[in-house]
Amino acid sequence: MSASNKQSQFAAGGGTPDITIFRGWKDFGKYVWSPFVIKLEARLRFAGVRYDVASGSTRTAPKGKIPYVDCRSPASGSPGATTQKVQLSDSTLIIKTLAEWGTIPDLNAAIRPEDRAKDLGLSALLEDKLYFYHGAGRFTPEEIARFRHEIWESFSDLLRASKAKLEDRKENPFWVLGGDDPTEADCVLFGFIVSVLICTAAPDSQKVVRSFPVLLEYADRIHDKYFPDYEKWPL
Ligand SMILES: N[C@@H](CCC(=O)N[C@@H](CS)C(=O)NCC(=O)O)C(=O)O
Repeated sequence: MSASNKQSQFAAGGGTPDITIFRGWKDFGKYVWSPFVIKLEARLRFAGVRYDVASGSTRTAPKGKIPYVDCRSPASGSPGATTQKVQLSDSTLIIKTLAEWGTIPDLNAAIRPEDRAKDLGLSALLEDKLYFYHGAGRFTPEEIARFRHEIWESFSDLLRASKAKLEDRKENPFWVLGGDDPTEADCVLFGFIVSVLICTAAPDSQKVVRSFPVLLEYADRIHDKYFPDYEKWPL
């Protein structure tokens, strides 16, 4: 990849980042439309891990989808072993692998099993249910609008409870499970909210999200703390 095709992001320290996220578009300093890309970027930023971004292409992506990453696997314990350049794909699998390597913390290890189950369910609600409605030919637009509204309303209810619990946090982010720290579902939720807010091709979804002030406030606080170098969505 040429130097002009990538640009350093989120400079939290010196040196060249070992992770490059291929996001489908160049658009440096901006969120891209893919909720899965925003999810992965949020996961790395929550952990303070630096990365580069590059455009890449779904044609050359290992699983035909954005995001995928170039990174270096850790050296095995054997003498003389060196790190290997590898390509990973699928936001969830990328996150799992980086957590196994210790590049990012294992957020699931820090929460109770029952919270892990909730976290997984909330992530699936967005990634496997809400996202599915993009191409769900067997439902009418009215039926899809109803399903979507129900999902966003549920997240709004959860976030209102979390925010009330953490009122003393002032302008700091609050998290979907109501804890002190983000979980995997926060990365997904932030990705999906921002994606809807910047995607001009989804005006109906945007209207629904904008009708729940706490969803906007949640994303706003995360943006201000973790993505201050990115252009914010139109207010
Ligand atoms: N499960 C994948 C989903 C990724 C995905 O669906 N990416 C979309 C963009 S939002 C994509 O690359 N679509 C291109 C295509 O399907 O050809 C992940 O978590 O990374």
